[in-house]
Amino acid sequence: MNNLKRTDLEVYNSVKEETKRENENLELIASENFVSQAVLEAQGSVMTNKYAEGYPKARWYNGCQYVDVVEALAVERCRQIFGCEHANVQPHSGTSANMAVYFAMLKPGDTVLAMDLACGGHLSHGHPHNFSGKFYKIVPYGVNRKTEMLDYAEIMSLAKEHKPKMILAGASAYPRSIDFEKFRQVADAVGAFLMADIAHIAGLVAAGLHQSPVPYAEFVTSTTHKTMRGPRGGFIMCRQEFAKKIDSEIFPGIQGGPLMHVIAAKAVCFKEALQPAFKTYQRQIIANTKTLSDELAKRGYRIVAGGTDTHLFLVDLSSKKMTGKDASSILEEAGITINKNIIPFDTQPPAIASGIRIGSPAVTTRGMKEEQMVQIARLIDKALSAPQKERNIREVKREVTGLVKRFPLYEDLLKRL
Ligand code: DSN
Repeated sequence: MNNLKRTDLEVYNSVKEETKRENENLELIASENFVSQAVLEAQGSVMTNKYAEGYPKARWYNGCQYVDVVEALAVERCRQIFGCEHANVQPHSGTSANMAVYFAMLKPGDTVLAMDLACGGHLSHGHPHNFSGKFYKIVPYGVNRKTEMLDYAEIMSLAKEHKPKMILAGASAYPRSIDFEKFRQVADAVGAFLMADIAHIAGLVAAGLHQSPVPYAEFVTSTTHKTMRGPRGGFIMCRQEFAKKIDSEIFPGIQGGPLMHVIAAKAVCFKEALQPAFKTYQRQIIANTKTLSDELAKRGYRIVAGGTDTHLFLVDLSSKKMTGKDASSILEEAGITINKNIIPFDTQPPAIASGIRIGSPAVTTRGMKEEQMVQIARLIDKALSAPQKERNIREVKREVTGLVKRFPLYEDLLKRL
């Protein structure tokens, strides 16, 4: 990065410090991951220079022969992984992917049945301050108060009462598996479209470790940067009959020139996801998450919904007399990065929250296994048990430093900084 260093020392220093931060801390934010050097190289390539409005072989500008290759590869690999009829890899983000599906299929004021953010949904699934909540009539469904899991009978009854045009399945903080077949039954009962947002679980779906929504939903949206371990971005899968509508909603509907360097990196991410090692990786994510959640439960932490089937879980800290906000700050001091998160039926506001969300995709990428999850649970407990004692936090931080050193990350990059 000598050029960057010479041109802009402030940005260079921030990139350098961020590389060190990622390397030196335990990253347990469920939606984050570490991309491969190959993904970084594709994303940092000259493809950022090219305007390519349109789609492969049908672009508005000339000189698109090479960017056409990478977009066609990304689309084909995505179709191969998920078995979908059509894929659009141009959405800049998961929210753009969702926006394109709504705009293509709904009119302002139409009713959408979607998971409540307060129970694990996502901003773009109808939060009143998000465009989705402003443009559409959102009927939220939550989780069962006792099980803290999706209640399909309740979802069916809400659908029958409100007759939504679209039903949205998917979450950003739901630890249990989602039954897309049951969602299809609900959609069929009221003649609604089914849209599945698999931004969080896409890697598990790609590896066949979570039921795929592709056979059940007309539209499936996702991001590439969470369990998929690719560049920051989104994509949409749909049935062939909706392909034209979706494509023209992305461009010219809501986006202009696609980010071709990011699409090149998405192609690389999809190639990596087609390798047998990706399945092994996803299996290890599930095993690690379960171990970490079980170990914290053994130490007296209440795990929301009684555990996890996925890459994440939620911890209710109310019995520990601690808020999510406090816990996330204490853990950050100790070198463990997680996020505060409201839990179902939380009595605290989102900025305080009664819980934390923990996920293992990033530490699993570093090569950590069950043994390290046992250690991490002990470290989290130690940090949260005596947060007021500086020595205690220092000891946890020291152990975190020792642990991450055994699982190096971006070694080559660090050497070149
Ligand atoms: N911010 C993402 C997450 O952490 O789940 C969702 O967009």
